Amino acid sequence: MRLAEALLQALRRAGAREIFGIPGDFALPLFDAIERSGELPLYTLSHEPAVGFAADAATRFHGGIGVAAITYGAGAFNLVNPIAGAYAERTPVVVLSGAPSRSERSSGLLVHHQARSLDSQLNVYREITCDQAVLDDPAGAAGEIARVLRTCRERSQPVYIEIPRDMVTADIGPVPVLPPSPVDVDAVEAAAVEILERLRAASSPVLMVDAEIRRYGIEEAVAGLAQRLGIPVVTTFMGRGLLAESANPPLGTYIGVAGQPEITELVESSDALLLLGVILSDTNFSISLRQIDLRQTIIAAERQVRLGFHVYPDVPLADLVIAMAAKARPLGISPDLPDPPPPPYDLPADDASVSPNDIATAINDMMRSHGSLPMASDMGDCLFTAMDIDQQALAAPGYYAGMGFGVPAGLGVQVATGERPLILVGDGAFAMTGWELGNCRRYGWDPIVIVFNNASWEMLRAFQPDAGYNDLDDWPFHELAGPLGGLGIRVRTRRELAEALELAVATRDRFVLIDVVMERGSMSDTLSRFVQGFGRRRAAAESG
Ligand code: S1T
Ligand code: MG
Repeated sequence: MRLAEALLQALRRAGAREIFGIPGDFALPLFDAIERSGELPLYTLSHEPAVGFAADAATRFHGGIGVAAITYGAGAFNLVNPIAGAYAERTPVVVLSGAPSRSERSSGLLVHHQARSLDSQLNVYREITCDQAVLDDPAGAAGEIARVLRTCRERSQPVYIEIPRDMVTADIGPVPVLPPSPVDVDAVEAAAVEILERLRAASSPVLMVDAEIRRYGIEEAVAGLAQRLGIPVVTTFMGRGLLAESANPPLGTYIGVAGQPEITELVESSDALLLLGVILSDTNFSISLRQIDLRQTIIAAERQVRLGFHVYPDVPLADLVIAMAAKARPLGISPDLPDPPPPPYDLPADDASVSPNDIATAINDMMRSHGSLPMASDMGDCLFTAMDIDQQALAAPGYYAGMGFGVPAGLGVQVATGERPLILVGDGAFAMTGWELGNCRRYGWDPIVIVFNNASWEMLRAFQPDAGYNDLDDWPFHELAGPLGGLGIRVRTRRELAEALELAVATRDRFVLIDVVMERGSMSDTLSRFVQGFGRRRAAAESG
């Protein structure tokens, strides 16, 4: 079988549903094979960061693996940032890079798109992928593909496959389907028993769930475990929406001082905090005035379990959850907590200017009337605002926090779900990748895009109020939407916002961009709590 066809079939078998990409001369044979085979639909975008963000967001919604195909050098180095974000946030994206042929490598000439050496690109991708393969040997290519795709699934992180352009049509053997990597069942059992003992001995055990629960598709199994244990459940910032429909839904989201005080107290006073699939990041944990004593916690993530000072090194999360559920007995813990504050509804349709919280309220009203939409958010106050939106199916860079994610991710969400997405993005982030909306017409995509237009890098201003460099100009995004094939509406008041959303819902044949003019200094409640919390923490640290 030809290498490209074998690779594409193996990708589909491993869970790929589509390919996002931008070709180049080193990748033309590969793109020809992709288009000719029809094995996976190909969507080309305008700039490689968008290719990576779209592939990442698509996999967050369809639960398979994402595929980003690019040319060597100029294309692949453009793709580094979104793949770094996918690595950080545990999303399984396969990078397919074209590359110089074997004869070009030995020509003695510097090859166009080459940086320092012909392996510089591979070396860079070693840092942001969990496995790599260069398919330069027909005899070993099938095994390499099989190995790398298994790692991608098992680690739920990006992998890198480099395909010299003269190898695309090489005959290789069929790509085997490898059995799961061996697991030490005794170690899994021992870890499960020890965790359950720790939970049973504790007076206030708490379960916290996060991204890996979604990435490994074990939300139902975790909900079952939580129900058998009868343990209080909370989510992290990135884990929001997990277990929401379960019999034992989370009590709330833990975001330290920026969150609901009762949730913060419950988590930080727990004497057995079980972190399942949690990314131990500053955005999840640092904004707490009281540091959580990680020696008191049980961390099951990144395919290992850490309790106090000892580690079970190779314990897949799914295996652990199954082993625990088989042994779990009710702990009989039901903290008496007030219900979380309800999400905001019923925006006054008046002539007041629009705040971030008003946008959350208007979206809640719109979804109550017309049904929910899957969402993508960029980094900026739009992400903090999303915490007050009742609908929680959201793709957002909650930990890696890279701007530019929102619009391309929304396009990936529409491809993955077949549903119209709602995209939240600030003016600064829109200026980076918002132009990808120009690709909607040829693919029939019709996202609703809300631009938080404060003509400012407002989140930075929250930390650096006196800096002049956060002042941006007022770009008329609404005027730019039409030439790109969409409908642009500029709103300044809460009434205009509500009307624009109604018009957007009724406009199904193109994207609708709602350019919300906002005042500088207007911040969501969550971001202002976040900023105050950081301030208090910094003051506490400085006072020693
Ligand atoms: N560049 C990239 C690619 N990602 C980043 N996160 C940053 C720079 C730093 C940064 C933020 S928030 C922010 C920047 C520049 C401003 C965002 O401006 P805008 O999109 O208009 O949203 P808002 O006005 O709501 O802040 C984070 C702290 O790292
Ligand atoms: Mg802004």
